[in-house]
Amino acid sequence: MNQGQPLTLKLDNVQLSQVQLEQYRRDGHLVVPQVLLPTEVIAARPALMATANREREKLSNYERSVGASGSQFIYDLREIDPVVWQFIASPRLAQVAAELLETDRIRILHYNCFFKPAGGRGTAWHQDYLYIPLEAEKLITAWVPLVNLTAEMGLLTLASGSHRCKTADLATANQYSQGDLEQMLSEQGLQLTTVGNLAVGDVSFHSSLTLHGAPPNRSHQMRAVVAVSYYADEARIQDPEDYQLNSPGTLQSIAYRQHFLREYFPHLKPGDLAHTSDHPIVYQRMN
Ligand SMILES: O=C(O)CCC(=O)C(=O)O
Repeated sequence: MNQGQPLTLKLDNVQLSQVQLEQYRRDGHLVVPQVLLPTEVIAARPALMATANREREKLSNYERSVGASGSQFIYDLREIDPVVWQFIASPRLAQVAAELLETDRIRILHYNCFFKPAGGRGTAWHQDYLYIPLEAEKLITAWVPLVNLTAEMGLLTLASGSHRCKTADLATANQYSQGDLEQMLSEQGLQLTTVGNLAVGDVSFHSSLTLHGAPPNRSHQMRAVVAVSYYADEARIQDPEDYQLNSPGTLQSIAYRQHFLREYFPHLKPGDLAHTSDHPIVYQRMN
């Protein structure tokens, strides 16, 4: 692996307020303005664009229209461009992720380019934990725009508070029409929130338990976003079959989690700490 050593951190700390921490605990997601300097995003953008454009070739037409794959692992951390690695292993991103997860050390799980082309389809409603065999509450994603985003580009939309309800209704949310989804959520005391227009440097964080999706890209511009997922160092591997929701997607979820375990943690088994040099620590608290 050619990522280099990001562990010695001289942090220019991002200070999250109590209000922000409480908002994340309450909603299961949070936009943090200007986590990254616009100049550092712009500097890394050509390498990220080149990677996304190359890897997108592996997607089906449908997946390319959505901007990402729900089932293929195409962004390999072991063969990553050094500039892309520097970007996704940014201590500032990882520090915010660690603070929101309330942990001292954080590992990188993976990254995905969600490049939704002009006219591209919406992203189906889902909760990330249904596909990842790790302790769900110890898993978080940073959704990082590479361009300024406006409403018509298909902004990330999240069901606030849904991280507190593991229900079959949420697990099958992609089968609901928009109106039925909103009604089902409101019956559970939840509502949809969009991240709003985001500027380069702003980042939206969400828990792996939070239901989310995105509408189509109705603009004439590529909606270029990189999503970086992290897990707390103390997170353990979960049995892919230990999946209690009796929903129509259960078997598919189990198969996906088994595949994930084989691809990401081939030497580990359920109950083990998810410690492997393929998923290194990218932030640790100094004091
Ligand atoms: O960008 C999108 O459309 C979806 C992003 C997503 O599902 C994620 O970051 O987990």
